Amino acid sequence: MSTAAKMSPLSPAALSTTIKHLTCNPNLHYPRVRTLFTTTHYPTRKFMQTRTTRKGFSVSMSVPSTDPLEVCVKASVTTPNKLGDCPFSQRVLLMLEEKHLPYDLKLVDFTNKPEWFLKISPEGKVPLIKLDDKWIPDSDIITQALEEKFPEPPLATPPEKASAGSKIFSTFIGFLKSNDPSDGTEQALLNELTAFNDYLKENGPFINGQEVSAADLSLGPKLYHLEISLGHYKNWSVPDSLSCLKSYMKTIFSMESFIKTRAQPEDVIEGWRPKVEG
Ligand SMILES: N[C@@H](CCC(=O)N[C@@H](CS)C(=O)NCC(=O)O)C(=O)O
Repeated sequence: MSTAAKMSPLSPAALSTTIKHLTCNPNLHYPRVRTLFTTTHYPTRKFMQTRTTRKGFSVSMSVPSTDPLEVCVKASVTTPNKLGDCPFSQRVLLMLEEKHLPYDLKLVDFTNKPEWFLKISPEGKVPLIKLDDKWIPDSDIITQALEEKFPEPPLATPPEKASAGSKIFSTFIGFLKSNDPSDGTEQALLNELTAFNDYLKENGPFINGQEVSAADLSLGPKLYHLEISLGHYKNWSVPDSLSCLKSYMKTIFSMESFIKTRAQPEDVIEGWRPKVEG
């Protein structure tokens, strides 16, 4: 166990009460870690976390708290002061949620990017996160930095599994943009979805087996965009025959962290409109 997650000196009685309380909670099949307190604005530097081990035991431990991390994400174009439709931003927020790290959202208006934002992001892209007083761009780099700086709970996907489903997003965009029903883009997407469904059948329910990991947190938001935008613009949905993929999507879309960080469907639709309408 890393220094970031030391066992706290709980009495055996207190520990067994915690175990009983948590193992009776039917909601605890997922996720693997639940905080006993909300982390946002929690006043002390340390707080108690409860970890459910693979064998179903729960242990309480003390982990270092952190000041809220500043994160720049896209603002909604349909609703004031709401999170917008960037899947890369949601990926970063999911990492923060699953690692129980408090954060401050900075919503960036993409229709009129503010000066302060363009100073820290000359390319004008989100997401960005401030770590050790430095703004870091790109969800790949941010995911890796968060894993290194906050290793508990571990979310890294083993490299040999990390590319599962990685071509789905680009083939989805190809199909979404296509105006020609016979150009093979739909089949290309179906091929990728089928390959991923087969992967899940063998290795699932998640990319790394029984537990959610960083690769799921990257792919989940992209599948969410796929479902909404292909449903809206092409009246298309993932075939029922891809049952492992369907249940994977259902599970990820109903995670507490996903619901909290997802874009509104109307923003997803508006976000893809320029690509569809060319
Ligand atoms: N590779 C980057 C991609 C980030 C990206 O493309 N973000 C989009 C929003 S989803 C963006 O900021 N685009 C700039 C713009 O549309 O002006 C990552 O993984 O973070």
